[in-house]
Amino acid sequence: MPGAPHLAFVALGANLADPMAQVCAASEALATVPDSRLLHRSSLYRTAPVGIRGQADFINAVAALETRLEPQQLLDALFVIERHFGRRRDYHHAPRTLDLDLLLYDSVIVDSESLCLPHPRMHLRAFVIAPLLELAPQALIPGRGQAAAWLPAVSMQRIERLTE
Ligand code: PH2
Ligand code: MG
Ligand code: MG
Repeated sequence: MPGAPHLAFVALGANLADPMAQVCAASEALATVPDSRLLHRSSLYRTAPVGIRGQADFINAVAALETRLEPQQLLDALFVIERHFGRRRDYHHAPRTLDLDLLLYDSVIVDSESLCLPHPRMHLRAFVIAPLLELAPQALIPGRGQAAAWLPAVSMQRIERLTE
């Protein structure tokens, strides 16, 4: 494993087919990403759908990974896991068995066709900010400041931390 390790945060979400089991199994799958080590996974959260109407509640969590993959390689590894979990991309915001979003990769900023870092909407989502702060209370979102400073902006979104 050449090169220094990088710190990445990944959001996990599901609202189909036993979402709690999907998110738990997905965090085990994250532990198998090549050239990477799963450091932590947050608690699970039950969350109201954001920006979507008429769908079931989600189970969400955030994981921290140490990785020697480049951001695009890591994203590709996440897509492999999503496919393994039966994710189909029927339409934008279709209910999903598993969604894995790359949130942060060190303090890298990228805006390309295939990859945006930091995740462009993460600061507007309680289901990302709350579990991220559990793992990294001082987390910084490049270009947006402290993650914790965004809590008031998302305080209207329903989110419940589940005890394990
Ligand atoms: N994912 C979305 C859109 N809305 N809402 C919740 N509560 N949880 C999600 O994971 C989620 C969402 C797009 O991926
Ligand atoms: Mg998503
Ligand atoms: Mg996604």
